[in-house]
Amino acid sequence: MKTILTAQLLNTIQAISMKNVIILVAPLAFFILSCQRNESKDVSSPAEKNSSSETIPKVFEKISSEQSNLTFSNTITENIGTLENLFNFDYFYNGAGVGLEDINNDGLLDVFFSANQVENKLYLNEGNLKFKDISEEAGINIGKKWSNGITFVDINNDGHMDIYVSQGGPNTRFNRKNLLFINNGNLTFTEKAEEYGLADLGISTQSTFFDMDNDGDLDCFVMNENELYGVDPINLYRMVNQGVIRKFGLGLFIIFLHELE
Ligand SMILES: [Ca+2]
Ligand SMILES: [Ca+2]
Ligand SMILES: [Ca+2]
Ligand SMILES: [Ca+2]
Repeated sequence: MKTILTAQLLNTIQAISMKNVIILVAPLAFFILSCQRNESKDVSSPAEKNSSSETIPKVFEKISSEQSNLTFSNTITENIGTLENLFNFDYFYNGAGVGLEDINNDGLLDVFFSANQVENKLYLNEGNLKFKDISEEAGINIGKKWSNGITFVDINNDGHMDIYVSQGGPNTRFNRKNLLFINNGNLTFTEKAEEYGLADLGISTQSTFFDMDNDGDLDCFVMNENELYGVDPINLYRMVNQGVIRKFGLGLFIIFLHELE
């Protein structure tokens, strides 16, 4: 009897031992396999890969302004007295625009840079990535105030691309007129926004032209910023709820301020 019990006990111990071995071996095997996977996994950074691989040809090449003559800079200067600062004009650092189009139909893209405070620039492409500043003789700064976006469009369909400049800065409404420069076909332009009904007085950021009603004539969409910039949001909320604002406009804004007093 004692012998039988001992034999059974030994069998049980052996079984438990084998079970433990299996249980212990399984995690160990997983750990080893994991380590092997990690070792084989490529964890090098993109920079390391590039340095170790063959040299990849550059997609872009930087052309210096000395080489291209494109020296435009949208220089911003803060000024407390003229309201030209972020605290008086929310859109002070919105930036300006750039457009590329062939203004003289020679197959080379010319460049127009719009500027907030400094003058706009028009560069004629002379080939081989050389440009010539023709801003002054082209007359593209007549009526220039605070320019933002620039859009090329052949608005009179004469085969010469015209230029529409969206304007809107810390000025009175009449100093925010957008400008339309009609291409005279000889590298000069004539400003005709009023004549075309496009002298928008809002704080214009950018514009686009498309034929909205499919009548064959281009229509214009002007994107303007809110003229109530700087207004206390609580006052703005009251203005809307009191019905004082039916549309955002300077006149209604003045009426509301009067009512608050
Ligand atoms: Ca050209
Ligand atoms: Ca034209
Ligand atoms: Ca405007
Ligand atoms: Ca139309």
